[in-house]
Amino acid sequence: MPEKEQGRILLSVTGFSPRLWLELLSKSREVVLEPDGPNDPSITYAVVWKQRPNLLAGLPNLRAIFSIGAGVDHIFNDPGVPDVPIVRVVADNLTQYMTEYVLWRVLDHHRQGMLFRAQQKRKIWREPAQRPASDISVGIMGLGQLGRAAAHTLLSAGFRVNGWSRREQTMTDVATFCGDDGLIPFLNATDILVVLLPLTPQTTGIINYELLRELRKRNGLGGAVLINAGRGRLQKDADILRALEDGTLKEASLDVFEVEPLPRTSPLWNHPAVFVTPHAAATSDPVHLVEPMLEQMAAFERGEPLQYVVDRGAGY
Ligand code: NDP
Ligand code: OXD
Repeated sequence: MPEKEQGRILLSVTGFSPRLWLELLSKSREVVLEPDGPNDPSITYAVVWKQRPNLLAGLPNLRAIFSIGAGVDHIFNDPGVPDVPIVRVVADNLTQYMTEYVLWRVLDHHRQGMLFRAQQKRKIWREPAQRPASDISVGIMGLGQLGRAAAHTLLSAGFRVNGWSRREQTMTDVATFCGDDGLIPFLNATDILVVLLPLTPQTTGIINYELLRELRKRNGLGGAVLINAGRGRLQKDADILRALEDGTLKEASLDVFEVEPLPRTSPLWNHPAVFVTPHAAATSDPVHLVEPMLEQMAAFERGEPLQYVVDRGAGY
């Protein structure tokens, strides 16, 4: 058993069991689920997913906060987040999961999965027209760690790819757009919209009816398609339903929702043109993520800089 480092980790999660995180983190460091009072001096790191508000505010020796996810909006929901570095997840394993999800959903819409499932239910034997992937432009909102990896895979699968980001980005074989000026041209050139943005004050509610109206509808798919695996509050659920009803959108794959878990009363559950997954596009698996987290802590204590630190001004 390796000797445990000094300082304790506070593990604070809401919405799932912290058991495996606790077990794996505890192999190297002392971990607690609650501090010894609001000013516990023994806590040096916090590992969190939707931590309890103000839990971290008074910890005098807190050196860094580690997000259990790639997104950090769940941390900023807390008004009492202290001014220490926040490290988010960037990991091959998570990126691979998201890339798989995006490829799966894009291919399913492209190859008319919804139509075939409906036909099978009614025992209909009918072959629709087929088009090559190269007829379809997939537009990725958010050309970060996840968006760029998805773009590479979609290009390999033969799709044309557009990308939209806050700052100017370049990527071989990807048509890139940025900022407010680039948004409409990006949407006008997109058949399948893939959303991999972080939730920030600037992106909240961005996937609304007006935006969806700008997508290309006269395309080889027979309509525009939305895939959102970023965050639920990027979208207006009601606007997506309206867009599906009036043909602005043909189909949607939604992994995230304004309210999660998606309320049982939501019409999205039963909509024939909507594919629902329960915020499961890319799971944060402690088996893959704990070790790099512990390595970061050790490197930080040796005087090395932390990696993947969130830009608080930008909010991601
Ligand atoms: P990154 O920070 O690496 O990338 C974010 C991208 O979004 C960047 O390209 C950034 O632009 C762009 N962006 C941010 N704000 C704006 C804006 N206002 N206008 C235009 N573009 C903007 O994040 P990741 O790729 O690692 O993750 C993206 C998100 O995916 C996470 O924040 C999380 O919400 C979500 N996620 C969802 C999961 C799921 O299971 N559903 C799992 C993991 C993540 P720029 O390049 O200029 O900085
Ligand atoms: C994340 C998530 O942000 O799982 O990593 O949503």
